[in-house]
Amino acid sequence: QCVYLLGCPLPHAPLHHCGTPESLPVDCSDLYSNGFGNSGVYTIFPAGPTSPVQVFCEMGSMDAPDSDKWTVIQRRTDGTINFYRGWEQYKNGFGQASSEYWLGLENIHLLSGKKSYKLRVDMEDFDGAKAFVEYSSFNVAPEMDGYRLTLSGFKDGGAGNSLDHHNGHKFSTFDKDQDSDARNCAKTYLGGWWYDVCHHVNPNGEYLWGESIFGVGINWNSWKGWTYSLKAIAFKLSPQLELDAIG
Ligand SMILES: [Ca+2]
Repeated sequence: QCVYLLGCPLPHAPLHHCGTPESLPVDCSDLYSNGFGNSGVYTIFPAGPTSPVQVFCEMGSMDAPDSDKWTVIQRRTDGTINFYRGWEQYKNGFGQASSEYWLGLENIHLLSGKKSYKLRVDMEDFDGAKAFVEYSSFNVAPEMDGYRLTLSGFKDGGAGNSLDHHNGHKFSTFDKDQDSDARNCAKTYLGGWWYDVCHHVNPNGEYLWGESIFGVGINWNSWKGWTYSLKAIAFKLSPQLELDAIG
């Protein structure tokens, strides 16, 4: 029995790609190492062999084999998926890996503990402008610590460091208020996030097509402000290179 190929988009993959549970891929980098070179939807096992989960993998281009292999953990592209959801949904994940989705806090936590990861966030506005940020280190704590976010090593690709405002905070949804505000930030700003008092970025807010009312859209304050909802945004993880870890 080949657990490895469960949900795999390459049914013709040779048998040696079928691994034992110990060698199941935990991320897209593992899949690339096992011969899967194309970007697309794959199955990974961050929580072990009985918990397959589908993700979108960005494998980069064939002429840059050493480029980062990104495991997408959150993606908004067109507003087809509702992101105003409760704790159990944010814990377990929702959406479609082929379009918009949230990988789930438990999976993100487990994944971030498997290797040392860096985070990249790519975003785009409705005029076609693009920006990104990177953090050389990314970690999400276990549920008993509120899936607390830890980031470091900011590198600016034009979007600015608004995400740092959320560093060190617990995750909140409308039915689980773990923010630092007297209000319920998830209810006020219509998302689920590592809210503080309340946000400088709101990637899981409402899909609102550009100019919109304060704070409820897909905002990245240091790029487009609190009254612009982005066209697209994606959070993705890649294992740190040894040089990254040393630096
Ligand atoms: Ca509160």
